[in-house]
Amino acid sequence: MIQDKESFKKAYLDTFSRVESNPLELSNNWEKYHALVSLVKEMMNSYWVNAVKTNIEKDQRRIYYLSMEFLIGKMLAYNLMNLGLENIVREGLADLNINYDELLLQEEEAPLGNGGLGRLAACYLDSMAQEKDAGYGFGFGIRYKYGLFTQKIVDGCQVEVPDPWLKDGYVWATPKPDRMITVKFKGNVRTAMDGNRIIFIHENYEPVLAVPHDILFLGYMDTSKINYLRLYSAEPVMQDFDLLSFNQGEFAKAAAYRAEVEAISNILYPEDQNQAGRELRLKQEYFLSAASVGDSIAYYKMIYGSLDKFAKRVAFHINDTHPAVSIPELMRILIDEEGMSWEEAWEITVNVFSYTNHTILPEALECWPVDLFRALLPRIYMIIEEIDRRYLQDIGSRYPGDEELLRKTAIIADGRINMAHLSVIGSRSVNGVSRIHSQILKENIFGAFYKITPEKFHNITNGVSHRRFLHYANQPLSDLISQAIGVEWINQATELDKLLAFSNDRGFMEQLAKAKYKNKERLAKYIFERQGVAIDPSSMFDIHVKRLHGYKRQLLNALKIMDLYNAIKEGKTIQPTTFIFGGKAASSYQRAKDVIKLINSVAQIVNNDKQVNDYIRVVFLENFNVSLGEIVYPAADVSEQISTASKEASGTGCMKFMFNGAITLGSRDGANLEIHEAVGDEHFALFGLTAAQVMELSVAGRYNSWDEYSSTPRLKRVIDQLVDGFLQTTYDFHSIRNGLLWENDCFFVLKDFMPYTVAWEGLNQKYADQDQWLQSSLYNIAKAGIFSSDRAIKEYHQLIWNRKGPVV
Ligand code: GL9
Repeated sequence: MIQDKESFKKAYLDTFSRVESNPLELSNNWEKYHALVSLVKEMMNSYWVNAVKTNIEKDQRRIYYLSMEFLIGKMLAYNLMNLGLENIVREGLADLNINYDELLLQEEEAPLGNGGLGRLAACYLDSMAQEKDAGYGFGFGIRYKYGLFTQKIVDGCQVEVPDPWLKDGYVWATPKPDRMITVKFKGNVRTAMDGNRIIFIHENYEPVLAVPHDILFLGYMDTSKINYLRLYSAEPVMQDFDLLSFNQGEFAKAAAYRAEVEAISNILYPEDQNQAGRELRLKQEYFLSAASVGDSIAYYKMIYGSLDKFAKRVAFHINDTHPAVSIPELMRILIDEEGMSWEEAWEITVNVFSYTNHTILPEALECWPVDLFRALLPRIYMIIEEIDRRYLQDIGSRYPGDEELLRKTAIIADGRINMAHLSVIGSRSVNGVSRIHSQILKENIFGAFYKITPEKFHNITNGVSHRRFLHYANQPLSDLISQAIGVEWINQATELDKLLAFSNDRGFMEQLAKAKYKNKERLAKYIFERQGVAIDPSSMFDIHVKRLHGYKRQLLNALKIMDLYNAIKEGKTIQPTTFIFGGKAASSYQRAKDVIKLINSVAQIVNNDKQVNDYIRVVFLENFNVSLGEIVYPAADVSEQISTASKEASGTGCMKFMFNGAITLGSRDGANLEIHEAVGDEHFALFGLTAAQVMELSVAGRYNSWDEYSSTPRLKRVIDQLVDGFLQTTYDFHSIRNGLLWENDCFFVLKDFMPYTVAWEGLNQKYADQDQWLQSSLYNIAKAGIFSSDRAIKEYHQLIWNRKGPVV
């Protein structure tokens, strides 16, 4: 085992000679990287083998976290940090004339998610490893050959480029072909009698192999804290289909089958909060579901010999409705393959499933047309119909005459299958991701369900991995914190509270300022090297990074900057500020792409105008992703969290900024409200409409954006500047302007414009008083502990996964 530099060097050279085909002197950085990963992986594997044993001995519960997205970020340096080996490795490699930092650059980031939902799943994997004593948690997902696109900015516009992240092989994942599962699509279902029991036979189906690739995850400095993410790739079944047609000379047919199968794990849908609504997406959802459920059953039977107590030992958690077909899939296996009665199967199913809702945006709520669904998944459709029939019968008898209730909660209606309703009915628990969001679920979209089964509903506010986004991403600050309060905060984030004792310690506060400055320099250097824009690390870094979306209101920020520009031209002075944006727009979301072009056009004007340059600069960061986030969050002074109230279910970027000492400029939405509550008015800039006001104003006729426009000259001016030549481009921004004026500004940009601008100015003035600013910054770090994903996972264990009650 590796304890020091010498034992590391020996192990590394050993591994190198086993896995590489060139001598070290002749090998390139990729080979050196590959050998290092191989070594770390091998170590982790031995930890895993031990953990499996303890796992079974202790009869640990297994939690399957099913998610279509896992945005895991880079692994090498993070794993070494969790093993406490980073320095040993760095120094050992240096002895061998190898530059560790250069090896880190060889790693590809797995782009298997769009945004918050996917990154949340990755933070939860991290914390499930950490909190393993409460139960073992695993991630199940899809190994998309092409994940989220790489974003290029060309002439101010987003261009999407495929990201071939698997081109050199992804070393962290180990294929496990012995654990593959056959998934069946299409065909028809025939009934037959088996004694006096009706059985269902699925025939003429198209088989697809789900082949697992496992990636191990570590908790902090304890090798028994380990779990894995299992990612499935879709492969054709040679014998059944392919070979047959080959023998008969039907090459084209065989090739078509292969292509159709491989398409399943080819691409991640880049839509953020918008249902894809295509057959391939449904195929992906069932592919993941059937593989995960099938694997869990096979494993359970292998370990325990039967399915006895399955519901006691296993939990499935569905990350939004995307894997909701795993509910009828478990029913199918229990009934058709295990010979259980409907009642037995249902009792198990509703006890093992739990569901998190991540959005109330109607366009993101999945509904599948019955025809499409039935043709692709005939047996699963039958089961959903039966679940729905029995549900309606039960509710009908418990609430006689309440047609409204049935209408509001049915799974199948108007030729469509409502996946959220299936998820609620088939789960023992439903939760939202922030207090206000969970409240809205109970009062609004799931109001009728709440009336029937109030005990199902919970809130678990999201959390982020403070080990990745503070300890790992922000070394200057992490070191300072550990010097001040010891290292226990890395395991227990609420320890950060102890930092408050240092608020009057001049030396400490100076170090805090220095750490921030260092991080700002690092980001400034990155921006200069990549994008050629020079920014000043002593200016206020005001950062807005997240997916581009109407409700996230990057447009509101852009209009504010235009307004500031106008004011500075007329003599206003402010604390110098650098506005930094980053984020991707879905390839089909034109309005969001228009906003990217707008921000870049504003940047052109601002950055090239000497008259304002001492005060403001604007940068749009290309290709925002996890790795870039790790540079961005630590460098922020101001965290822009300005979604339309009620629309951002939680938000998680807000928490990453908070851990790094940024002060939030936030609307009354999602987790902003809980951050505000934790730090108080003095250390948070809160503004704008409440969720209740937004819902009230959304009723037709109650809001008229034109009134805002015509009564606020500053606002009118910037809106006119969108189209009057001010932006010095031929790009047409009429669509943005029309959205604000003729489509009645559905995200209330105009309504919130003045409160937002005023709140920003307050923060900007506060920045002039660095002592006061640093106090707020410290306060935010100290109070961030509750937003660690460790806390969230503990709550999931206690409230949801740790089932009491009868052994089923
Ligand atoms: C989201 C919400 O919009 C966020 O507010 C929330 O923080 C995350 C995680 O709970 O979930 N819901 C959702 O569909 N996305 C979210 O980010 N979108 C994607 O990432 C695809």
